[in-house]
Amino acid sequence: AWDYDPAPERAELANLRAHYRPFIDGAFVDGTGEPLKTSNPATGETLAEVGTAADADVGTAVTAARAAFERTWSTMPGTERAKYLFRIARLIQERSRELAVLETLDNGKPIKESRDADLPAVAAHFFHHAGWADKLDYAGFGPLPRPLGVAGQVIPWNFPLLMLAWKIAPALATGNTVVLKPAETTPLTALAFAEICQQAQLPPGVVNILPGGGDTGSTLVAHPGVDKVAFTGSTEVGKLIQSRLAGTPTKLTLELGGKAANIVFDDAPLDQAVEGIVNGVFFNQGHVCCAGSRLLVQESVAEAVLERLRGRITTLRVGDPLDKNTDLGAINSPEQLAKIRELVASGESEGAQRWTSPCALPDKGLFFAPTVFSGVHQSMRIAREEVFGPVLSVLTFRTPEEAVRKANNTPYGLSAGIWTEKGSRILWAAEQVRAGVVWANTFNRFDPTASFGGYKESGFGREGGRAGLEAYLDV
Ligand code: TXE
Repeated sequence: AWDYDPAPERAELANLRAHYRPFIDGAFVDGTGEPLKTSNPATGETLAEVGTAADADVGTAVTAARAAFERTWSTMPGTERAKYLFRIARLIQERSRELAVLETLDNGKPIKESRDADLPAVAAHFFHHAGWADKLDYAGFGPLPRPLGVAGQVIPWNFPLLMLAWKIAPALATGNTVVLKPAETTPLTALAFAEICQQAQLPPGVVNILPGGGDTGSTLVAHPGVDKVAFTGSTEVGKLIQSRLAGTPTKLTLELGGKAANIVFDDAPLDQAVEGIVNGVFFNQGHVCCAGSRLLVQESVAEAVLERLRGRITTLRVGDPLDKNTDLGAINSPEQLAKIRELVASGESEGAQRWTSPCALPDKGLFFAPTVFSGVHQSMRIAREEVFGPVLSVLTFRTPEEAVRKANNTPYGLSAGIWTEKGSRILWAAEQVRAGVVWANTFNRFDPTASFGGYKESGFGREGGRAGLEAYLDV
């Protein structure tokens, strides 16, 4: 039964305490970095003090990963690697309630989402990749597909365990070993995952988890023992990493920010479109790189859509993330809340019309009410910059050509949505819009079989599907 009394998980949290430190070569060890506190953004309470990895620990972890790569993991038959991955996938399912609660406590996202979206996707990702591990030799990747070596992976705080799965599952399936650094505000589920690696009796050194901040990440990606870097995070840090790696043989994939257009044509089923707009921008408080943060709506239906949209948003509940009726939880950090407030203030001062949901907000914790700006012009900051919060900018268009032109008027190119009854228009627009993922009459749908990744400043490389495996293979 799901009653969301977090008491058992709190007890579990206490049990896990010995594990709130770096996981290197199969054991939890004392890192030499400064400990960091991670807190529950919905209440402000400190959840744990986590030991972090400094430069020396990064070196130890990379050496352990290299030894595990050479000794066991890269030479082990794919059928054996598959067994470990299936075991990890099943353990994630068995412990999914605990992991969902832990994710919600540390990140602030509603339990409804961590339970029904994040955790099932995490398990699915491991199951999917387990199935690939013994088929690589004859799946048409080219002659003798071979792993790259040690993967250095850095992930953000918005989907802590899911981003870990996107990074670790394909790396392990293809025979690489991993050193992964979770984000500083959300290290807990990555450490619970380390415990799962122990439970699955994964050979020591195959997966290493290093809690820490930007310095730890920066040391990891530049370490000469790392053969491949996979990064998800801000465009700014992605560019830094790219320039750090210039002139080195290290392979790199980057999954960065976005400013997706959700394009609604006048023939779209409007109620369905409104659901897609709401899901597109308010899922996970808008802390989503592919969030549909720009609504492009055809002028003839703009008023009707806005009216239905406001009505629907008014029904969204913002509050306690552990309440299973909550639709929007807490903003992950004070820094992120400040950034959202600053961009919203810019929208007001640049002359857009602000509408805020009249919802009640808890009096403590980090919360932000769903917000819609209409009358937005392409030059405004709220139309150009990633807010990464529950804020929608509404622009209008008259012709399909204008819609596509506006959708592409961004330095990003991660995702887009198209809402229309016309199949031919879907195919036309999907080709015209420069984005790695285009959804038609839906939004924020993910599947391990579908490659995800960006154009332009949203990065390069794909995760998931066949292309996701290629990023970890040489032929
Ligand atoms: O990201 P950072 P932040 C966007 C979003 C958000 C903004 C800032 O707009 O408001 O970025 O978020 C590690 N070398 N996205 O500051 O700093 C860091 O420790 C190596 C979009 O949280 O990029 C963390 O583990 N690593 C995005 C990870 O990088 C470094 C998701 C991401 O943190 C590093 C997150 C360095 N020099 C934010 N500096 C998306 N694409 O979904 C930091 N890190």
